[in-house]
Amino acid sequence: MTVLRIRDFEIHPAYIPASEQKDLVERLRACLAVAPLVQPTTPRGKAMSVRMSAAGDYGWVSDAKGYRYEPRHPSGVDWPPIPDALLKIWRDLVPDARLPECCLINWYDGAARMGLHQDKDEADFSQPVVSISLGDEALFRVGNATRGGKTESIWLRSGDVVVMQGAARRAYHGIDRVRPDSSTLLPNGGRINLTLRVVT
Ligand code: MD3
Ligand code: FE
Repeated sequence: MTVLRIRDFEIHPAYIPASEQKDLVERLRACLAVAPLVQPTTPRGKAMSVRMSAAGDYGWVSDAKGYRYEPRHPSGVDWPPIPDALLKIWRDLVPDARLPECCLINWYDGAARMGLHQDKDEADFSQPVVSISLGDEALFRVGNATRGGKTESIWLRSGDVVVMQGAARRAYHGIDRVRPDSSTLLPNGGRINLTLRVVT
């Protein structure tokens, strides 16, 4: 299978076949029935445009108290287990890594975006992050380990999987925009991004 590299990012286009994408969406719906999507607010009180939930031992949350990983959904329920199909992707692509402790579920409507940021709430930066895109296409921007400097952009499509490790693990990154109606996977449109992470 093809692998594209942008800096230290490893991109596997169309890694997940269309039929498996459908199954995955069904599994995710079951997760979201237990741990519904929430619209997080930044510690400064601004609503984020991406809605979020999680599976696994920890979920990432943001509210007036700050950004952090929590062992339970804000409702108090345990996060559901990470679906096996996702654990298989992790084992196949990063066999030497520890097992993921969080699958963050990000949901984008046509207007949602995610500003350039670093993921730094995890304890062990030697561990990779694996990202899975489903539904509408999104323009992913990658920068450097510090703010500023040149950035590069690529469109992520449904079924694409990206592995971040090494220098990529510390790179600033974000989603500039979603292209509405670019996929028929989700009946009402939108985009789901899953990130598998080791937290502790
Ligand atoms: C590079 N999500 O959840 S996935 C995030 O499409 C996040 O929802 C975006 O950034 C999305 O934090 C981009 C690609 C990604 C995810 C995690 C990373 C790139 C990363 C962690 C470290 C470095
Ligand atoms: Fe991120």
